[in-house]
Amino acid sequence: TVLAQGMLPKLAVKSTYRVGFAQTESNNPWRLAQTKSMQDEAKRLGYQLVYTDAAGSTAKQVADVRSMIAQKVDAIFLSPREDKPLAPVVKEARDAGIPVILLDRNIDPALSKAGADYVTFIGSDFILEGQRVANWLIKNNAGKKNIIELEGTTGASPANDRKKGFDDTIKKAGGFKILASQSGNFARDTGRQVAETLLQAHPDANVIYAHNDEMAIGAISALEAAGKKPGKDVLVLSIDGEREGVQNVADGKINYDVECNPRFGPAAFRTLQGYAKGTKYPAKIINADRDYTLATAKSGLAGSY
Ligand code: GYE
Repeated sequence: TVLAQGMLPKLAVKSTYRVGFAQTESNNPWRLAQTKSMQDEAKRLGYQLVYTDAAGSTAKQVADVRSMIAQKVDAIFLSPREDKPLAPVVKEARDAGIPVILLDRNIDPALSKAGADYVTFIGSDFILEGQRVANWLIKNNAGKKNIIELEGTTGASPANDRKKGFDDTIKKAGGFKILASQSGNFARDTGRQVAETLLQAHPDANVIYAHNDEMAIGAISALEAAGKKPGKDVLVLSIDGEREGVQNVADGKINYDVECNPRFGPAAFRTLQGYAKGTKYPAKIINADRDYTLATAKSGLAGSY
């Protein structure tokens, strides 16, 4: 029997499940914390977790999801590396009768619909994260208004939205200049290299906005190598709240850091169980995120990851 379009596959109420988790990559503390949270919760519940790591390759992640479909897992948790190329496999899973829950990154809403192709998206409001960084800068810039932006992975929903939230708010405020905006792939070393090149091309830059802590930490190395004091000569603004990021806030090298909570396990599995029992979910379930400044970083360190 073929499932009618616009309808999600059902999930039986069972005492245990075999569930896929298709991770994007494992090269930073955020990813490791997310994976650990998923594994811990699966273990606590006595569920089997079929875990794959796309190692930063969108093509591998597509293949990973297809292999989960072939293994007939009960449900799939997917953190889509990019927001377009994963849309077809979300539909393939649905057509195979396997419900998909999107975790942490979204799929382009023009290509897949919550409640029809997948159950729901659980994660942060990335536009709001970008807006929060912009609003901090608008209040606390102390005359520093020449911005270099380090974007996340090209085509990833948090990169698109962190840019949009920040850029739109900064433009509306007036008086700021985004001198350059380039992808550092959410990675420390790429972030350092891109920051180095952009700082050479724009010696008048006095703000760096990085879409995650790994790139911010890379940018701090680039600034120090160029003889500039991060957090003083050049303001550094970031997102994630990983432990090393928060430590850099406490040290005065990152001025403002919005948390992006990676601990998805409890909410992910609660949603799976609720879905099996017939609970209706909204298109997005948004995590609450705190933020870190010099005043709060020290006390926040213990709760960071
Ligand atoms: O900010 C970054 C990670 O998708 C929200 O991906 C996530 C982002 C997170 O690699 O550090």
